[in-house]
This record gives sequence, structure tokens and C-alpha cells, in this order.
Amino acid sequence: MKDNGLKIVVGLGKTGMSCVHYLRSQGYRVAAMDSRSEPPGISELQSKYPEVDLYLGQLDRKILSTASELIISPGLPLKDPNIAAAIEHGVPYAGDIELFARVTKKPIVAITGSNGKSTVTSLVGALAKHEGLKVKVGGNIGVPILDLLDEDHTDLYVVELSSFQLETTFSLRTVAAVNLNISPDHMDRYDSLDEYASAKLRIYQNCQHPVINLDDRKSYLGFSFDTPPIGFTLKEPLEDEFGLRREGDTQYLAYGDQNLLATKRVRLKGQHQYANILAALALGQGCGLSMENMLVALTRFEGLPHRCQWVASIKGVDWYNDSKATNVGSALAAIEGLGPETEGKLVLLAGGLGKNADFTELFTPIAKYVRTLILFGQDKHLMAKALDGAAPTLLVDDIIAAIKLASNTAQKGDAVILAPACASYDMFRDFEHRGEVFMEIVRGLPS
Ligand code: UMA
Ligand code: ADP
Repeated sequence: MKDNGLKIVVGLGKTGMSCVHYLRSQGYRVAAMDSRSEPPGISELQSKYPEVDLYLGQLDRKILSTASELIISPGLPLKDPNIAAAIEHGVPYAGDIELFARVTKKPIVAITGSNGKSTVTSLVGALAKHEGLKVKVGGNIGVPILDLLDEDHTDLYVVELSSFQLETTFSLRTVAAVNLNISPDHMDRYDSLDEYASAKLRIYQNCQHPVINLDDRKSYLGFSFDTPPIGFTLKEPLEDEFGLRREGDTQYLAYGDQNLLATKRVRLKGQHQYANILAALALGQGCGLSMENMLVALTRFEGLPHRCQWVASIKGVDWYNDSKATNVGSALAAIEGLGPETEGKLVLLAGGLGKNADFTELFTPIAKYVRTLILFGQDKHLMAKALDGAAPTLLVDDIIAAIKLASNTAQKGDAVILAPACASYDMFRDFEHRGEVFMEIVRGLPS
């Protein structure tokens, strides 16, 4: 469906640049636009593609309206008045995933959800690689999928998708897909949780083996499936479902009445991680991967750094780095996930930039599982007020003091967890930096 019209790539970040590379390689006429005066891709664009007209500083609706198609980056809302005006004028639009979907002939697994996307995406990638497949893992996880497009050397694409990417995707056909869960996120881009959820549900269009989270109805309800979905749950599974089964002291990952593997044999810990694993196994089954191979690969999978990452065991206390818990939902998952797994109680390190979040949601799980709450960072007083009475609380100046205090407070059998429920920018470059600092100090604690 090559047309001779002008494709305008809107947004010149990673995605926009991948679209320019791809479209120029296919011989399309391309222009580029970004509302920033110095977008990240500017110098590369000017040196490699001097023929591409570049419009910076403001999106221009008149120019946008001259396009045969707008290729819109995920960071830009379709509701942007200039983009909306061009669309209203009749200009078709697409995103990078749509361009990819139109051209690839290889099977695709797609993963979305509010939390757990990157973990499940990399796990499915690892399971498929262990099976001997040539796998490309990309999308919202960090590498634009068009940069990985290589039909001759790929058996399977595993793609993480954000709600933003799904809004501009129409032709995607997947062998297996999942919407892991829905909790409030990106509410600056959506008018309601329903609007956000319906963007995510688009992942199930044209999907051969849909995978659904039976414990989170919002994540699949409202979509009418052509083929029966494969469900996963943290409860005991019924026939053809993935779930958890307890027998005596041992908890198993299970499929129907079959116990697959004891959870103690996997390195990912916490109920939310078991949900991620079950989703990944269901997706793998949908792609025809052998269960035996998947279970071997699963026992070797270490998880991604900064997501409930086990750091050390010191004097009978386990230390976890969940610096990626930058919102209340993910911190909640960490507490509720690790709480029941831990012999003793949790010592929780939290705080940072609170982004006006409602911390009271953490009150009940903290009251249930947390021995001591140690707060640091800009919004520590706000958090302390919202969580007043949930658990004994100590306020400190920085993460170093928090770790020191935690090592004095934790008792044998406890777990100390950094799950800040806040952004990191008040004291760190980003969540990775915060996690690195935490791990370095913890690893230096006397054993
Ligand atoms: N922007 C402007 N003006 C423009 C274009 C962009 O101000 O004209 C701003 C956006 O508002 C945004 C930033 O620039 O704050 C980046 O936007 P972008 O669309 O250029 O982003 P990319 O660099 O292409 O990165 C995107 C994803 N980012 C977003 O969706 C915001 C990356 O996900 C993804 O890894 C990458 O494509 C490859 O697919 C990041 C992310 O935060 C990790 N995603 C969100 C999330 O996971 O919650 C959705
Ligand atoms: P995403 O790519 O969706 O941001 P990640 O795998 O990077 O997901 O994890 C982000 C944060 O969410 C981490 O703090 C992690 O511990 C937490 N998390 C991971 N999986 C889940 C889940 N299934 N439910 C809730 N929180 C989760």
C-alpha cells in the first residue's frame, strides 16, 4: 500500500527517528515535526536525511493537514489540538507499531498492562530463546520495534505496547497477546480510567490466543473475543487455566490439575511476579513453546533489575530493590507480593517525589505486613501524614540513613524492601540511579 504522498513523522524521539529510518529506507517522502525546539533526533536527522523537511517549535496544523498520513509518536496525544484538527480534516494517522504490523509476516506476541509489562516481555523473550527461536524483543520496553525489523533473521517478535502505542495501531495481528492488569496511570492523558482501559483492550484485536487476567476483570471485560481466551489467576486454576496451587507447605505454579513447578524454584518473588510468570507461560503456550523447555528457562530467569530484585541476605534478612515502584500501584504489589512470602515482617523504605498520589491506599497492607516504615525524600512528611498509625514510622534525611536504620531495625526472617511509591528525581537521576545506590550500600553492609 505504498502511496506517493507525504508522510509526516510527528515527534522526533526514539520512535520518530525509527519511523524516519524505516520510511526513507522504503522510499517514502517524509517530513518531520516536533513541538520541541531541540528534540533528541535533530542532529542525526539533519546529517543523515538532509532531504527531510523539518518543522520545530510548534506543531503546525496547516502543514499537518497536507500529509497523506501522520506518523505519531507515543509521547504526543491524539487530542493535541493541532493533531486533532488534521485528523478532523481527514488525514489518516498511524504509529510505529502500525507501520511494523503492516509489513511483518512473522508471528508476534504483544504485552500491555499497567504494571509488569517489561518483566513479562523479557521473560517471554527468554522462554522463546531457550526454545531455540530467533527472537526480537522491543517496543515500549526501550527499543523501537522498527529498529529490530529483520524478517530474514527472526522467528518471533515479542513486543511491549503502551496504551499510547495501541491508540495508533490498527492492523496488528498477534499469535498471543495479554493485557496484564489495569490500575490508574497516565491520568494526565486520559479523561477516565475507562478511556485508558479501552485503549489497552485494543491489544486483543486479531489475536489468535488471547491471555487474560481472571483476577482483574477491568483488564478484559468489554472485549468480545472471537476465540476463547486462556486465563491466569493467583487462585487455584480450573481446567485450561494457569494458576497457583498449595499442597502442604509448597506452592506450585499450575496448569489445570497439573502442578508445573514449585514457586520456590523460581527467582522472581512475590505474588505479582507469579502473576507475571503465569501470563508468560500462557503466552508461550499460545505460541506453541514446549512447557518442559519453558520451565527450565523460567528457573534461570533472574528478572529485571530494580523490580523486586533480590539483592542480598544479611544476618537472616533478605534485601530487595524495587526502585521501579514509582507509583502507589507498584508499591502496593510489592508489599502484598512479598508480605505473605516473608517469614517475619517487612521493613519498608519509601519516599521521594509523590506526584500528588493518594498514599492512603497503602495504609492497610502496611498495617498488615510492615514492621517499620522508614521515609526519606521530599514528600516524606506528606506520606507520614497519609499513613499515620499504619506502622511505626521513622523519618530520615536520605537513603543512606534509611538503610542504616533498616539494618538495625530488621529482625531475623524479615525482608527489607525499597519500594518508594514515588519518583526519584528529588535526590537521584532516575529510578535506576536510586536502585544502584541502594544496592551498593546494602552489599557493603557487614554480614
Ligand atoms: N514530546 C514533545 N513534543 C513532541 C514529541 C514528544 O514534547 O513533538 C515529548 C513527549 O511528551 C514525551 C517525550 O517527548 O514526554 C518523549 O516522547 P516520544 O514519543 O518522543 O518518546 P520516545 O523517545 O519515542 O519513546 C517512546 C516511549 N515513550 C513514551 O511513550 C513517552 C518509550 O517508553 C519507549 O521505550 C520508546 O518509545 C520505544 O518504543 C517510555 C515510557 O515512559 C519508557 N513509556 C510510558 C510507560 O511505560 O508508562 C508509556
Ligand atoms: P512496566 O513495564 O509495566 O512498568 P515492570 O515489569 O517494569 O512493568 O515493573 C514496574 C513496577 O511494577 C515494579 O515496581 C514491579 O515490581 C511492579 N510490578 C511488576 N509486575 C507487576 C504486576 N503484575 N502487578 C503490579 N505491579 C507489578
